[in-house]
Amino acid sequence: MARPNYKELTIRPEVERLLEKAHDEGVETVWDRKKAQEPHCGFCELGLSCRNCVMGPCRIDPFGHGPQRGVCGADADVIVARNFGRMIAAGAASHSDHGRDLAETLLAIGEGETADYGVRDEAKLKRLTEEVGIDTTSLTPKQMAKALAELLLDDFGCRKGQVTYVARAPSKRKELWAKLGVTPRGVDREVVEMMHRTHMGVDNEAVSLLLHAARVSLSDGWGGSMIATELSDVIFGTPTPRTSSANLAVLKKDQVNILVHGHNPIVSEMIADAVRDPGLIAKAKAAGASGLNLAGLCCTGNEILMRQGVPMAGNHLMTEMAIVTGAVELIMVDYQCIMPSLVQVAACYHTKIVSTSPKAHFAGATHIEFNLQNAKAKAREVVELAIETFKSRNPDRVDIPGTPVELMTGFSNEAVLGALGGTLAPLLEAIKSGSIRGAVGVVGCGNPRVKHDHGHVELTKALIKKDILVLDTGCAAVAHGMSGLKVPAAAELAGPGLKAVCQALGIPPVLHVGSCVDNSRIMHLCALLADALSVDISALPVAAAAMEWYSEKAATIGLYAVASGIYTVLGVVPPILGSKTVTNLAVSGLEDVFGATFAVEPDPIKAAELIDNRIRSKRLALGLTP
Ligand code: CUV
Ligand code: SF4
Repeated sequence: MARPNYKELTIRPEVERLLEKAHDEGVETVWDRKKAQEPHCGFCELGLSCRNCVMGPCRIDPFGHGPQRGVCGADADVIVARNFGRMIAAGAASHSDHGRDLAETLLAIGEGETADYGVRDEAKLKRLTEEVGIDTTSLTPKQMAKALAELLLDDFGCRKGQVTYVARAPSKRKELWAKLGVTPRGVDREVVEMMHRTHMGVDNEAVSLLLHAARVSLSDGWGGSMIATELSDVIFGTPTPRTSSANLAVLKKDQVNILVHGHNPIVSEMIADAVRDPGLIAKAKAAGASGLNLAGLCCTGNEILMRQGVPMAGNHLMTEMAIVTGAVELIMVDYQCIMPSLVQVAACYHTKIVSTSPKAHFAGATHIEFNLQNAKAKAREVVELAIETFKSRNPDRVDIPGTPVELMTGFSNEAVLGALGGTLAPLLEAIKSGSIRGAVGVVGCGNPRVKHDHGHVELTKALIKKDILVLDTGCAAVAHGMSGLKVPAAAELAGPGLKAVCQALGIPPVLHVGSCVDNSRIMHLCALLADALSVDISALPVAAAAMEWYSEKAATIGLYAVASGIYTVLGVVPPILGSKTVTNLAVSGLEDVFGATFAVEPDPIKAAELIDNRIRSKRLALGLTP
């Protein structure tokens, strides 16, 4: 069979080469399966199909020739809004449930129920404990851990009326949320309420459903996700700037290669410890390898990249490609964004897939379940399995294309403030003078509907050229890293103002702030900037973009950004076009509600123009040069 034209699928020559290898070796990839699914269902793409009960399933004819109401009488607006609401609920549930795992870990630390985890950043633990109003003078770190964990675990339910970190939002934003009735209570409550509202015959009005969707998203952005970030810093250390590398070429031909994929540092940090163990390294050598090599994929990769400098092998669409190199002994996964296909791809090579979470089993994978008491021992077991697997590697099938690309990571808000001398003043000055005209969070996934990494990289290049600072997370951050945008030398690609700032501080124009849950760092930073200027977040010259998003979590992030006052550009259309009401609200009506909207623009250059216009108008409104 003739090879497809891989150049259209990805900007990366290494991925092209591995797609050819996969093709030659008869391995099916995400791009093959996407093709096999085409044409995608038009009703579903527009959000016009409903499976919420078994009087249906129902669908609305978008051209007006067929049925305009489901069996229950729901019209296009209701069906689209309900579907969107459930999408947001699933996204919020995922990131916040990850946050809950961190809170439970901190509680176990506080109660002395785990020997495997501890507190690496006591100063941050103390700061966070004091921030929530607990007197720490007579508390030991363990007591602080217990008190803070208990208070934040209460955030997931509903009893307090609002989640703790709403207190971090600027007062104007809090007043707006209160007025709209969207101040987030716990994520558990908001998600349950969304499932309730979207049952047949409950909330049958698009605007009301969308407002609740916003509330759900806020309970994640200022609740579960923010807790995930803050407590990960407490337990595993707050990231500080450091250098590492990215690309599939971080895999090593002569070493036992272990990849971690998924989301939560609770698992990946344990492996990061285990691979440094001299005894295990000796075992690897005895098996004929020159050592143990650990690298990350996707968000848990971002977690250990930010904190430990562990190299990054690639992003979402490259997870199968990593296996196709033939050089990966083992991929350890926890949860989220792990394509079930990895098991099938691994079966074509010697690679083992190891699942670790009681919440995420994969048919055909090896399950080695981690908990707070056995994590260190299980991590060793996983490394030993990888070493054993190395013996069955077929060197003739190994092909690791490309070279590792250097990057800088570790830009937590604490690190940014530290680099600025402990205050936001220099950043504010740079924004006021126009040397930094604004800041944009370029975030989110990869999606085979978009040319791999094209959206992220082209948008970011265009933004920095316009003196707009980029903060990135998730798979977008990996894309920028692999494209060489995350080294100080990339300042050469920036406009004169941003370039000068980067050169003075020795930082890249594209700052890595972490994994997807770490978008909460961006929210927090925006709140601090808004407070410093005595304005609402919606008045800031900032924006967000998810050019290649695919996941429900990304939709939730986009919505909490908008509900927090941040203009957000999506490169992939969400399934809402079947309803004029919902679409109009998303791309214009929300401006009057939240002071920000979504825009949909697949072309990164045009997206940069939209963002530039937005930043221009926000600067002018603040009395600054455009
Ligand atoms: Ni949570 S959500 S593909 S791992 S950024 Fe990567 Fe990031 Fe999207 Fe998933
Ligand atoms: Fe059809 Fe209404 Fe049931 Fe949805 S809830 S499947 S529109 S009858």
